[in-house]
Amino acid sequence: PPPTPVGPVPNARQIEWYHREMIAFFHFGMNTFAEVNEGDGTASPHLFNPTALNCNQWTSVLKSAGISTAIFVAKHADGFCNWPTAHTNYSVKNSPWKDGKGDVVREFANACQDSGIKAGIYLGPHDRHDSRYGTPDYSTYYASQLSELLRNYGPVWEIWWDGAGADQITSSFYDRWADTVRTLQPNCVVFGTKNSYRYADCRWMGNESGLSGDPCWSTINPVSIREEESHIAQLNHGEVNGTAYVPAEVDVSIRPSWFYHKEEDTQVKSVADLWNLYFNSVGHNSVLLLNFPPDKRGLISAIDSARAAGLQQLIKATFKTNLATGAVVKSLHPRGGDYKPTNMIDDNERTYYATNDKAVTDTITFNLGQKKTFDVLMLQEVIELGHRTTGWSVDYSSDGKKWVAIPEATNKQSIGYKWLVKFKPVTASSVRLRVDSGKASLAIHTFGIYKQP
Ligand code: OTN
Repeated sequence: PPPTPVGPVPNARQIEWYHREMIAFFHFGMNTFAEVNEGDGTASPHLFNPTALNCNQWTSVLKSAGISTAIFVAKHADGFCNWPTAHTNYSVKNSPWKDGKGDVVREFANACQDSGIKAGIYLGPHDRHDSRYGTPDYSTYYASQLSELLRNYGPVWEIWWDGAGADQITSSFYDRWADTVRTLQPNCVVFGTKNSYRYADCRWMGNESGLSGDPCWSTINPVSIREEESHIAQLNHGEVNGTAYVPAEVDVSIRPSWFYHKEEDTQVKSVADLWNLYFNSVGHNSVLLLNFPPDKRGLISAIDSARAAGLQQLIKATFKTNLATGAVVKSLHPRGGDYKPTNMIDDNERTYYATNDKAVTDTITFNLGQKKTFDVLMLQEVIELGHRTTGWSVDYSSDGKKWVAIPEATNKQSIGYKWLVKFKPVTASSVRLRVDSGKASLAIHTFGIYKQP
């Protein structure tokens, strides 16, 4: 029989979300034209006038970046609405763009559908423009806008409840809004913060620099999300015995700011920066939410798109070949049956290695048959069975007798959906994974070693 799950486990939305690995964020709106990041809600709709807006360009950037999902800011905290909502005049319908007949959310949603990208929506809970903010009428206003967005634009795969400035949004507001989300879009993942903690499928990870913690557990205590100011470390690392399964989504911009500013054209993150971000987010059991701010034309700059494509080329080239493929794999405590050690190197997520129920530790040796040089390591647990392994290290050997530790892969703790480590290249004919602590029998579907180009 298969191992039984231990601790909190992911729901179906969270399993789908983990497989996205990378999501794009698009911050675009009045702030783009007012040249600020946090507009106060007084900028005139006349300012909003993109000259060449083309959401198909956005999605083609994502295609070459290997990004499967995109979240568009429909309304940021300045309150300006990028779609012609029926519930306020502060929107594109009072702008000169397309004579007030335009709808950026529509163009975004259509471009996503045409290119097979999953669309998500950021509808800022905080609103500096609307005088009803914080009152029961605001709850109704926001719920009406949520309904518009979730009824009329096709499937919405994520809703983003930014906690910034949202302290006045109480649990009862979110009870109502979450009901709307769950009713209209059952598969929609909720990025939840502060008082929306009860509905959070994924959590903020405590900073906007792209750095998830080490370890980074998918589990956390709900109070750490609700009272985020005093729980930044918990958000960053998760909590190994946390009572809720709410993994981390790593929001970070490819530029210093969330919105486009010409003067930041020289500060776009390099491919090397993005490569580090990738290891610190996707490689830390988290999902990367990478922001690309469209400019005043309504296009993503060529610099940003080149860097994103560069990241994808590096990912593809590095992970093309698992150098452990074909190894002879031996372990101390196999479960037997279908749960063979070689399942870890068969490039099939559905097959996995498991130990017997009594063994929460193990040593698994991969005899590579010849010397191989590698500088990246990947581990993946069966997330449906909960976090099981809580302590592990990887060593290598050139004779199968004398083992050398990889310092960057020594005394690690969490695995989860994916854990990546990069290090100075080592050459070895054997590699071994030592699991020295766990909550339950091991359940690991991938062990990979790779060489960066
Ligand atoms: O000034 N801020 O609002 C701020 C500065 C730096 C980092 C975070 C924030 S707000 C913070 O944003 C997160 C997303 O990046 C989450 O939405 C949190 O709930 C929110 O408080």
